[in-house]
Amino acid sequence: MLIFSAMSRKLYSLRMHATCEGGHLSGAERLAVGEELEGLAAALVRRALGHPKGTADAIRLTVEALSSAEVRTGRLPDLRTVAVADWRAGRAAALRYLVEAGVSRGAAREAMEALARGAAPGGGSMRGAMLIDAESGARLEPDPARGVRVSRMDLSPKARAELQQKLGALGIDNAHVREALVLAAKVLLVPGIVAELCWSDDPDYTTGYVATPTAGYVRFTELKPLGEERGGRAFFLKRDGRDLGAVIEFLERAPLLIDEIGDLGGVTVWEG
Ligand code: WAQ
Ligand code: MG
Repeated sequence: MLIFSAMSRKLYSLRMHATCEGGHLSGAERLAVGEELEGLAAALVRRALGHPKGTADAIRLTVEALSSAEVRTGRLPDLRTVAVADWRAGRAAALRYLVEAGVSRGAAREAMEALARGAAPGGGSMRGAMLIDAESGARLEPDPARGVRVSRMDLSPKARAELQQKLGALGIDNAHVREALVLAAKVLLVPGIVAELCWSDDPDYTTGYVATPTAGYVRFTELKPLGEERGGRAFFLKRDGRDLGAVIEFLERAPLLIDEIGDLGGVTVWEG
């Protein structure tokens, strides 16, 4: 395995975006040193071609060098799992966590309804996330078909190895969990973001989560029915006069290398 320090080696952002019949199919974002790029690029092409929702008809890879001065480091949120009987119970539980974090009940409900019907205007999946006013529920992202795509973040090799080992011990070491943890870590760094809600658009992946600055990354074993292709993400922002452009700029462009993992907790059963 390659060992690098973000401070001493040139770090690149590698992004993949695949479309199928004009719609979003698959995306991924990694940070890597030069020697890793070829292997990672091949793995991302393979991933785009093997997606459960279809076969890519366009795959775009973007590689950009980052200036080491701009790369900040960070820690993953703590993780725990709430076991729910079915997706309805899961959404009720997730709603409770969102409200607890400061999202209005109306905004939380509307976000769930949008994810359930396909948050892009035609009812499809968005490439990125909805950005939602935590009080009014208004959609704030400039392009509601694309959404806000969080990018330029990854785990350091050491943090990745530690995370895989610890998630493995819990029986949940898969790319969905690892990537969602890294994404949530970046989202929770944004001043004013009080919560994130997510469930996958992959038909065979029904677990989703709510992440908040105080509760951390809370997984709900079911947030959608098996076979459902609609999914996505919502970031809830307390606006308080904040500059929307700066929020989006940070999410899309500020490089973040996670070098510390959080606590990994066990499973609790939701009693409703
Ligand atoms: N930035 C913003 N939105 C994104 C990004 C990103 N980098 N990546 C994905 N999304 C949005 C987009 O609308 C996708 O359609 C949607 O999220 C779902 O993405 O703990 O696998 O990669 O067991 O399908 C969460 C639970 C899994 C993991 C989430 O999402 C666990 C998942 P997917
Ligand atoms: Mg997906």
